[in-house]
Amino acid sequence: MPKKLSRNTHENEVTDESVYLSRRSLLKGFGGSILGYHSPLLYSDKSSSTGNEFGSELHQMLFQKIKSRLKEDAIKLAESTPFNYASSYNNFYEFGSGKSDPKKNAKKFITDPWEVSVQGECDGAGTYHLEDLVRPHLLEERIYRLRCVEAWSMVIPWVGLPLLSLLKRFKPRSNAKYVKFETLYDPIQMPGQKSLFSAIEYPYVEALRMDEATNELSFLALGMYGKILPNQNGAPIRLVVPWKYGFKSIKSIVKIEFVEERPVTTWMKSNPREYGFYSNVNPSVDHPRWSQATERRLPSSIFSPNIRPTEMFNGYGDEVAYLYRGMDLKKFY
Ligand SMILES: Nc1nc2c(c(=O)[nH]1)N[C@H]1C(S)=C(S)[C@@H](COP(=O)(O)O)O[C@H]1N2
Ligand SMILES: [Mo]
Repeated sequence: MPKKLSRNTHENEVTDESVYLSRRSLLKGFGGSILGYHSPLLYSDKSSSTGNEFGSELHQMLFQKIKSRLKEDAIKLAESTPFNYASSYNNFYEFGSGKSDPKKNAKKFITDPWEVSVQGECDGAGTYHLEDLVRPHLLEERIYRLRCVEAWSMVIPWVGLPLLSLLKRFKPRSNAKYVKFETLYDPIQMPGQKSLFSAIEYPYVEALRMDEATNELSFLALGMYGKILPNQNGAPIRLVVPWKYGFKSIKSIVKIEFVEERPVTTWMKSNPREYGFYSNVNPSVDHPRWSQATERRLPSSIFSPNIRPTEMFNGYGDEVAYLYRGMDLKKFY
């Protein structure tokens, strides 16, 4: 039996009771179909879920939380890359290295039930059901630019919670200097993990310095465009670190570990000259094989390439530049 967080807060303790009750009745008003496959917030591929017509506890909770969030913040779709691009042009090597592979190969990926193991230098280590981790939090929407190291970019409206608000519940100790994340390792479900030609090793590992992880921009996404995350975008929970190249934003997280020493992350291990630990978006530090001065904002085509200059820290310098004061960012790339 997985251990649960001792802090058993419910949403009605953190929300005004009347708001909570009206959300409840709103949801009831929709009848059974709101929790089933007709719901616009759930992906309609029947094979991709648990086989229970009404979904399990996790999907129901995510549905409810995302729905109630959107009543308050309308999604600003005008600023965003169309959903269709963001959910069909993906990097998720576990499901193949082509941009269209993840959508195709992750259709049956099982993301409910989902457990996250928390380990290392903290007082709250244990294995948790994802719904127990999410339950006490009110979700929020964050519209962030996503800049891939391959020089394309998108703008995505995520739904989720600040990384800090989850991490602090595990009571990290003062010797926790970094936080390390791992993606699921399951070669039966993830054909890319069986490939003999993969550019990277599995499980996929990423990490942040503790002060980066606790910066207000660091975010855990459970949804995007007002819906539960599509499998190809890292369901059911993924990191979003908008001032760093996209590969830091690790998908489908099953492990969070507080550590003293700087972890070796997946892309550093694969090619340390090309991919550093920090990987902050930086137009003046080129990739050894291409320039990082500009980016192709999707959607883009040969007729309308939509090239724009890349901004330092992907435009989030006001929020994050203090983290790197005094560091030579050509050396610490
Ligand atoms: N586990 C895992 N996480 C991953 C990747 C991956 O291959 N495996 N690709 C990364 C890269 S290179 C990018 S650009 C983003 C893409 O996220 P998106 O498909 O949601 O746009 O996910 C990142 N997270
Ligand atoms: Mo990327």
